[in-house]
Amino acid sequence: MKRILSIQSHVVFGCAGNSAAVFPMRRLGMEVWPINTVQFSNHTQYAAGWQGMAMPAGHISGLIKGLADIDVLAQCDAVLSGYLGSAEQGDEILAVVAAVKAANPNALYFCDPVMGHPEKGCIVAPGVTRFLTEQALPVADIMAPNLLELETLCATQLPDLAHTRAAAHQLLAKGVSMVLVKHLGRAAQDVSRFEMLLATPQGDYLVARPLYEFAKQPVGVGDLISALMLANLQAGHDPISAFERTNAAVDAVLLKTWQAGAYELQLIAAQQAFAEPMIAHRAVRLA
Ligand code: PXL
Repeated sequence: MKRILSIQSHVVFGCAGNSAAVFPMRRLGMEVWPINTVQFSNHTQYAAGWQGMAMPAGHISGLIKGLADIDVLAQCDAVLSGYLGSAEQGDEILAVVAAVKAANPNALYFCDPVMGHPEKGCIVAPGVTRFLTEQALPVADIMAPNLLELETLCATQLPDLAHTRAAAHQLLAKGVSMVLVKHLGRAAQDVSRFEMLLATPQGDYLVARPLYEFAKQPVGVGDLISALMLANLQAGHDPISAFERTNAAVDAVLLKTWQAGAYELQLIAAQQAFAEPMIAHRAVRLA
């Protein structure tokens, strides 16, 4: 049994942050310990806005003190971080990572560098981007940026796949052991597909799935991808197989969501694919 401490947003309605990540990881057999950075009524991309609040400073540290007091930190196999409610929470998360690694030196830190997305309306507190670039990047074992986040992490524009691969290798050179580019977007080999890149010191892999035409693109897909990748790795799948299984499961969720005409991800309807994904698309090793 693997145990994952997952530090992300919570939404009451719908799927984003922990509300997109916890159920799929549990369905894959993980024991998940969720810590919520915010509690919002819904994700930030509804035109009507949202209600709720970020957890106050000290909240995350307090919870970790509680876990240390009951002596369970050494059981934690991985820390996953995503949407933050404030830049100060970033410092608390790095202290969590340090405490978990001190208790269990084999534990991994998987960082999904969720940044604001002005065109999409994903709203993130000020200072979070700087925290991710300057503090989280140097200590992350696995990073899962989308194309825009990778551009910000590397402070460069990524017009195509070659530049994107080079940027991912810049992160590897800084000590990250694996980079998953969750959405290649305009840097895809074929922009009529949804493509992801896995960059490792041993080689780069590309995997694709169909693009569905949504009236409004669902939110939380990136959170789902990171959760599935980490859970598949923790379940013992090698990185390429974990990458393919993640792609297949995300495709199943998006297909169900599209068929239902829904805006929120249909995680329950697609749950079988978390545990038993049908691999229709193989990862291709890039030359
Ligand atoms: O998927 C990223 C995300 C996570 N959490 C919350 C969000 C978003 C994107 O909009 O609003 C609360």
